Amino acid sequence: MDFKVTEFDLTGLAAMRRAWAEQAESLRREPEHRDAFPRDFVRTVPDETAYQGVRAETVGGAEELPGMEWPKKSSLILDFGEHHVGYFEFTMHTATGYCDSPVSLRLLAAELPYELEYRSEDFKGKLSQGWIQEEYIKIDVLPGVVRLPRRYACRYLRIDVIATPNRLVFDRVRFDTVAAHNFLPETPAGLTPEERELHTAAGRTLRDCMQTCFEDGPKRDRRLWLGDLYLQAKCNAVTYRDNALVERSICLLAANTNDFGMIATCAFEYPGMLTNSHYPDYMMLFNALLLDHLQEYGNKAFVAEFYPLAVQQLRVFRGMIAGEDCTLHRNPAYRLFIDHCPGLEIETPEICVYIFALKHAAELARALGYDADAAALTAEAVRWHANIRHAALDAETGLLVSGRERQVSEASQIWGVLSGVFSADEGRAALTKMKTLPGVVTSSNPYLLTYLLEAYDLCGMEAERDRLLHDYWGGMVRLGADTFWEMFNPDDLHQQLYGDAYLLSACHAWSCAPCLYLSRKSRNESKPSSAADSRRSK
Ligand code: RAM
Repeated sequence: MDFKVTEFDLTGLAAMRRAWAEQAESLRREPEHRDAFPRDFVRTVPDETAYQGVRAETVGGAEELPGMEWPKKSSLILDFGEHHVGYFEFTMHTATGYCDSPVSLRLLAAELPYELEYRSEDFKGKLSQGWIQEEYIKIDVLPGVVRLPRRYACRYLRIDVIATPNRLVFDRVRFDTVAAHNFLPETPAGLTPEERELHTAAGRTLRDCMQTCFEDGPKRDRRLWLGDLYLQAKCNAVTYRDNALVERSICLLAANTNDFGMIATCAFEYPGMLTNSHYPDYMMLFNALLLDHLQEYGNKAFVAEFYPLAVQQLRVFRGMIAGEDCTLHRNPAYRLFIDHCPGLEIETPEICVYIFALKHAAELARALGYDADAAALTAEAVRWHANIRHAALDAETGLLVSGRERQVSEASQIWGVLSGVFSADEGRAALTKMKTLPGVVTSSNPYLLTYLLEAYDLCGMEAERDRLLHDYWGGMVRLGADTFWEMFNPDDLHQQLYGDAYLLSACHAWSCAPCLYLSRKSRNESKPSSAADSRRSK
């Protein structure tokens, strides 16, 4: 790398990993418990106007459950009224009190009505079938209480009675729910009824993804992801303000740094379960995460400890840039992500993320009193700002293009704004144009669309920001979402991410943006903090 900033000491890595893992452990807090009980009985109904083509229809009140008897081959679906995360406990007996053979049950916990139709033989997914929340259990002794050991994320529970010595009675089905803060954040004042609904669903999403670390989704992948954490931490800052959970999550990721000093893109929270996923654009966001953390909670000593690791991510990415023309070396070991969008040319957005991260790192260095670093990081940002404009700014359209085919994507324009490669006027024009020009590569992913909300805010396009919240996040609510989904394409209610809709996570961390933008709106801050403004204008 040809800019000189504080080195990350690779020789001390093993000791640092151990220390960070220990620090993470010391910041571990037990989750809060709250009981939830079924509200209704439902049945599934095929409906092409519903999300994934299935809706749940209420057929009765679940308060009748203790008086009902279930013979073999009977089925019931319980609706807990909203999404929760937790442990199931069943209190049961057989109607005659006689139990000479085991009770055999199939249980299926579901976030969305579509999942209630799951048949294992039809599974086509590219990720593990193990994610499906299906269990076959045997109960030998009744009357009794059975608690399932695994944690589930769901709103519905389907129970199929496969075998029972005689009719089965559920005296009680208790969902012992868990979350770091097991309540919904307060709704900010001054919002419209629709905005209040969006805030509640976003708050519930955040609540259920905040466990003993920030998880991406409590159904799948049940682990910490750096990109998701960056957005979750922002939402946490305007809701629960759980400083310790952010610090624990930072330590967990740092404890998984590889031998080249690349911070892990995702991490498990259990010692011994290592990850080796390294997405350069996520890794670079570590700089912005630390700066946000410092600005929110002021813990300078904590942030200073991770600063060398943060700038190391920039050093690593710098090594991936092939030349001043902003082309990148590709290495199959590292995934250049930006978005799940198929066919996306990522070179321009990646360079913009680099510039964005350099500017945040410079501000971080300044805040920590490392003035020489700040100057070097700023000079590097200025250099790539000029390079990317030269390589990718199309003089005729005013849009940023990417790759040999000069692809125009929303991702390039959004990151062009966030990085300050566009001025506010240019950004406003580009964000407007990308919505009307034919052939622009669009995104149906809440992760990138959250950055579009941010870009609108930075360019003073409040009406467009509100429209996006209404159309996209509001679109999910109008389809019955009580937590926000990992992916949503309003034009294709059957769009999948991993080859099978059963794998979709319906409560996904990177979708909780309405918490942040509606809180800003309520405070009448149409733009992000002045610090971000000054970054943009540089
Ligand atoms: C998926 C998850 C996660 C995300 C990564 C890139 O596996 O949805 O949230 O950060 O992709």
